[in-house]
Amino acid sequence: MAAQRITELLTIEQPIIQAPMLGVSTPKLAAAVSNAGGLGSISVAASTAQQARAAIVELRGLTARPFNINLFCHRPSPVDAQAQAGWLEHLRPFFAEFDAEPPTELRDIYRSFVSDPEMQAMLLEERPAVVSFHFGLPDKAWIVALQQAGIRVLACVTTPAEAGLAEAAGVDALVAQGVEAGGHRGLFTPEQGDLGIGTLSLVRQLVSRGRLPVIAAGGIMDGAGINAALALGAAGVQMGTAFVLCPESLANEAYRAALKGEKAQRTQITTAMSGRPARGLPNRVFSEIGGPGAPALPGYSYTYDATKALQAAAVARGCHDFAAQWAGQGAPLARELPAAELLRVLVAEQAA
Ligand code: FMN
Repeated sequence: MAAQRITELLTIEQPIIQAPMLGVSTPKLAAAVSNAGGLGSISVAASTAQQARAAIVELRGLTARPFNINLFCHRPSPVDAQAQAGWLEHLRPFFAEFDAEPPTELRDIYRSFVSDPEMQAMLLEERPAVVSFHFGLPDKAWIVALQQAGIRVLACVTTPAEAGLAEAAGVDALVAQGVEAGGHRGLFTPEQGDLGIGTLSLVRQLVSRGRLPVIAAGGIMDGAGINAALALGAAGVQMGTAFVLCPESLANEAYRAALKGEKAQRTQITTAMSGRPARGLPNRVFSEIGGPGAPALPGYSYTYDATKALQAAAVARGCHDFAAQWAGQGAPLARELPAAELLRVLVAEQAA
């Protein structure tokens, strides 16, 4: 019953959303999922409005079906020159391993949608079927305007309190992200801490509110996982890690090898990669850079700018020990299949 609501709401055949994954999902991946009856997604959080429009146009060339455009709604971090300087000094010896210097200053590399009226105007013109938000919400008036343009609006939440804010802002459905999930925790206010609620508990609590359809996200890797989420009352699922190994994803060889190896069994959450907590395959950013004694972080996304510079220096020397390889706790169950085939397998497993 509940599953029908999300397929009807989003006009898709299967209650399966391929998660937007910045740096991993592509128009090809999203289109393959949408064409197979699910909802494909891309994130345009690192794009200008013009680049995002080009991605939407590319997607439209690959599928006539609905797809989801994802945006980050973080409250911009204050510029903290002292923390930036301290962090760059902390990173200096790691850069030195590759005969490189840390950057002299850090940039806020991801513009928040909440202060990007050009992006909002572009969405109102292009009218993708679905828009989803991570890290919070834009103004209610912006949500209403998107809906009046015929766009369905989804918001990721990690607690019942965040669900209350999303309900009050009038979104169409909640993405309930459990602590098992790969990638960034969708926390609205990470400085207030992370309750770390699991998918099972969160979905059930949000379903019991009875207000909005709930899309379960975190640790769902196969048909049995989808059925379990639907049995809890979820109206659909959002799956990220399950799609990382698809040939249509941007994951490089090192990421794929790590995800297929023993690291998949011990994903961890770190704040040291970007300045916000995120779950991934552990490496030296988790254990050394973010380890005990690390200085104060310069905030999201300044921290990410620093790590990306270090990654670039390391990768230039063939070292992938500092790369962001996001993955959830279900990582050992990831399968390397073309996206359309993965969709077919998931649907068959659900029916079995
Ligand atoms: N969620 C977003 O809303 N936007 C993103 O750009 C984003 N990037 C992600 C990148 C990767 C590689 C992964 C694995 C997840 C990402 N997520 C992102 C989180 C997903 O939306 C979703 O919550 C998560 O994948 C669900 O857990 P699972 O990975 O266990 O399926």
